[in-house]
Parts: sequence; structure tokens; C-alpha cells
Amino acid sequence: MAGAPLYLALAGGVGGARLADGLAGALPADRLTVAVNTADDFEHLGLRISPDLDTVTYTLAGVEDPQTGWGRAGESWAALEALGALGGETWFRLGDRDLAVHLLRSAMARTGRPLSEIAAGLARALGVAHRVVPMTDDEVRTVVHTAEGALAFQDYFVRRGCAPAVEGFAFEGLAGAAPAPGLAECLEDPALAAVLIGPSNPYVSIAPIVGLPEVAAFLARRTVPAVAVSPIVGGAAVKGPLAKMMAELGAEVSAAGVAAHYGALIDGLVIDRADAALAARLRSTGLAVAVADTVMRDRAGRRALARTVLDFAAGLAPRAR
Ligand code: FO1
Repeated sequence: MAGAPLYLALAGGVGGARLADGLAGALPADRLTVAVNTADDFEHLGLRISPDLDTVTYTLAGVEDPQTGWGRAGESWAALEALGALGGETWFRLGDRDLAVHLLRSAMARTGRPLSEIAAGLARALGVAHRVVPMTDDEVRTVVHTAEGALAFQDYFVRRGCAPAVEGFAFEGLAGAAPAPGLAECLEDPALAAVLIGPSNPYVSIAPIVGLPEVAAFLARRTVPAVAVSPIVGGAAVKGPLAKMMAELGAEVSAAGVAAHYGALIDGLVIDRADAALAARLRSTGLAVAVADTVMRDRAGRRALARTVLDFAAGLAPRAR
């Protein structure tokens, strides 16, 4: 017997973190693994920064900044202000409480501990019961190819405010990267019931996770369904530069554009009520579609969407091998 169903959620930044929090409210701690993008990670001011891991961990711990969705609630900025006064770089805004996490992670990384072990320790210390794992312990770095040349991800995203027109993406180190232990175990677990892809950016948050060679091979031969939540609602991104990226890449800026991008990677897509008119067109391609409120305005909204996603995935037939 495989036991109670286990779910694997794939998450990037804020949208993925919010769905993961809803799922954590609906599932026991040992029945959910959240695998998080680490291709946005970078070294800054000598510190090891893992923005998406921290966003997911803070959100599950209930200590995230409710306005930005990243960083911590009730943050103070004394260190950043002092840094600026010294002429240091302040374009990447690190709050004091957040800084403590980067200091500790960097110190632990210098002792040779893998990111997955460090992330588990930080999550435990913040009171997170569910399993939050980096997609890999290996170094994978997103490079954004733009009309102004190749840019490291955070240079494009934060320093340049996503202004340069995107031409494509590369994930350095991805071909040789292995899933981190918690993710690898989840893929091999006979209780795995579904893969749930959060409303994260498909190009830069989800692509690195599903592009890990072992994850890609698993997804290609999976019998469990994979379901995504569209991060595009009413032709606009709920958060971040996704709509701009899609337009620059010549994709249709809609939930249908998201479905076309994912292709055979997903069996079902949850679209917002605002996009209900797209459902028939999407279903005609063989994709299962659920229509729901996908903009998670509060914790109740996260829980409700998580319930919809779980019920939707449970209603999909196993895939033939
Ligand atoms: N995003 C910003 O737009 N500006 C920032 O100054 C910024 C700082 C920051 C610090 C810690 C952290 O964990 C995340 C931070 N983010 C910031 C968000 C982050 O760069 C992106 O949301 C992700 O990399 C994309 O998912």
C-alpha cells in the first residue's frame, strides 16, 4: 500500500509561496513537499541569498511582508541604511531580520553543509512543519538574455527593474544538477499522488525545477497528474514581470498562453473566473480545466484555492504509461 497521498508542489516566489501555504493548511506535514526554485539565488555582499526559498519559508511561517510578499513583516532597515551611508550597494533591499537569515545561511554554507540541510534548519527554526526543499543542492543560475545583453537574474529583475526586453533564458549548471534529497525522495515515493505547479512564473521560476534532468525524466514517465494554476489572470500577471516577458517573447498573454507554454507537462490548468471564457478553447486541446478564484487575497483565499487544486487533481484519471 502506498499510504495516504503525498503531494509535490513546485514553487517560485510569491504566488507559489501563497499556494504552498494554502496546501500546508489542507495537508498534514508529512503529506506535502514544496520544491523551490533556486536559480534566482546569488551571492551579494559576500552573502548567500536564496530569495524564493526564503519567500516560501517566511510565507509558511506566517512572517512574510504582506505588502511585497518577499522579505519579512515588521522589518527594519538599519543595516541597509548604514550600508548606504558607507557607499555600499543598496539596490537589493535586505532588511535587518532578513539579513540574519542570510548571515546564518552563508556561515553554514562555508562549513560545507548543503543548501537542503541549511534550508531545513532555517524552516524548523521558524516553526515550519511542512517540508520545504531547494530544487537542488547544486549551483544553477538563471541568465536573462535581453536586447541589452545577458544579465544575471537579480541584475535583470531588481537592479534593472525588468526593463530590458527579454529574448530568452539560460540556466547555467542545470544540465549537471541533481534534485536535492527531499525532492528526489518525493519523486520515488509510491504515495505521490500529484504534482501541483503554483501560480509562479513559468519561464524563470518553474522552468529550472522541471528542467532538472531527473525531474524532467520523472515528469515524462509519470502516471500521476500534474496540475498548474495560471499566473496570468485577465491578460495580466497577478504579480511580477510575466505579462511583459510573454509579450516580448511573442507568446499570447493569457491563461491559454500559459497552457501552450506548459504543453504536455500538465494535465490540468486552474484558471481564474475572469478567464472562464477561455475554458472551452482550452478543453478542446485535451487539457482539463478548473475555474476558480485564483487571486489569493488572504489566508482563506489560499486555503480555498488549495482545496480546489487538490480536488481537481484527485478527479483526474491516472496517466497511461
Ligand atoms: N525584489 C525586489 O523587487 N527588490 C528587492 O530589493 C528585493 C530584495 C529581496 C531581498 C530578499 C529576498 O528574499 C527577496 C527580495 N526580492 C526583492 C524578491 C526577489 O528578488 C524576487 O521576488 C525573486 O527572486 C523572484 O521570484
